[in-house]
Amino acid sequence: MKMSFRWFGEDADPVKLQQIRQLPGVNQIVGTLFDQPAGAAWPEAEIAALKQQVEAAGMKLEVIESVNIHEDIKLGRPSRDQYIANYITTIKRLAKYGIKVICYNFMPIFDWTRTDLFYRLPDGSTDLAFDHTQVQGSAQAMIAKAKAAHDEYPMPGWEPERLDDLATLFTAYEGVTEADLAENLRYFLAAIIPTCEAEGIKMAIHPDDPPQPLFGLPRIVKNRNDLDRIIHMVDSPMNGLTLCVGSLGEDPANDVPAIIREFVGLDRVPFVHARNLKRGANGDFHETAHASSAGSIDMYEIINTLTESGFDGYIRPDHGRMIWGETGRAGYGLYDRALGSQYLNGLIEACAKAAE
Ligand SMILES: [Mn+2]
Repeated sequence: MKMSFRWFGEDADPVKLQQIRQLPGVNQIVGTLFDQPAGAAWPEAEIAALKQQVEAAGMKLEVIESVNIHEDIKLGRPSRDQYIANYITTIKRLAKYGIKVICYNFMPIFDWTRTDLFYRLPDGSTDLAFDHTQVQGSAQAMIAKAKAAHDEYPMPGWEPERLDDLATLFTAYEGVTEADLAENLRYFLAAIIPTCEAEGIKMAIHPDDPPQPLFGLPRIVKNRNDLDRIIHMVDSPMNGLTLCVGSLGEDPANDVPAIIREFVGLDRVPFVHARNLKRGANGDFHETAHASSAGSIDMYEIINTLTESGFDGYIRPDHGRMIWGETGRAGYGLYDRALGSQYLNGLIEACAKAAE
């Protein structure tokens, strides 16, 4: 397993590459061009600059998270073909600079959603939380809340400049069913996977987070059956999954170790996100430190199952708490993710040696 660390880039991330470099056994940066809008063909010069920056700091850049999908692709509009052509251009340019895996998601309008970015845990740290009672009905209340919040680092999809367009987007999704969205994903994959095969890049779709429909929008990456449907839409080793332990684990009905065994066994998991959370009733949860003792997920069982299944891809600590007075991008501070990387590395070494 290759331990990695997500980094949003020099201008968008208060965490420094030099800090990540000092984490033992963390050699890979999961990078992005944060300023590129969904649908753009990524400029080659900026890809080259990012690669150079990461390598100059003594690390590798082989995973990109995310190359976002334009809403017209998810909606199946005629204009999707131009955005898909741009996506193919981005894939080719990333391959030229040694990228092996692209993480993406196919969630309508929003990326991951929480109702509290600073939920206070008993030890005084804060973490992300989700309370279903706050997202019932329309998204208007959430939009109003986001407008009032003026967060320096808002949730993806909730950027201030985007809030005014949300009503239009919601109208566009009226009548779009899960079957429609799945067909639009299949169309996208059928168009790009041949390029991925030629270029040696694995696509890795991220599960919906939380794994349930929100605001009446369709969701198609929630559970084992959804994942099974997706990998068969285009039967290629390049059509893979980001196995996000936290996102899938938010639904107690998801047997995450069984999902790992099945899809790693099929060689369809190039990338793993590891994090813990404590489940409440009705799909509610709050995130926690990575340790098994902190939440509802047995992280030893997760790493041991990955080891037994022969997983040799990329893994990263997922969201962390805010601890020790750190401020910054919610879920993506330095300290708790650093602790998580070391806890996970310890489990990985122990499981690997026990398996020898
Ligand atoms: Mn994740």
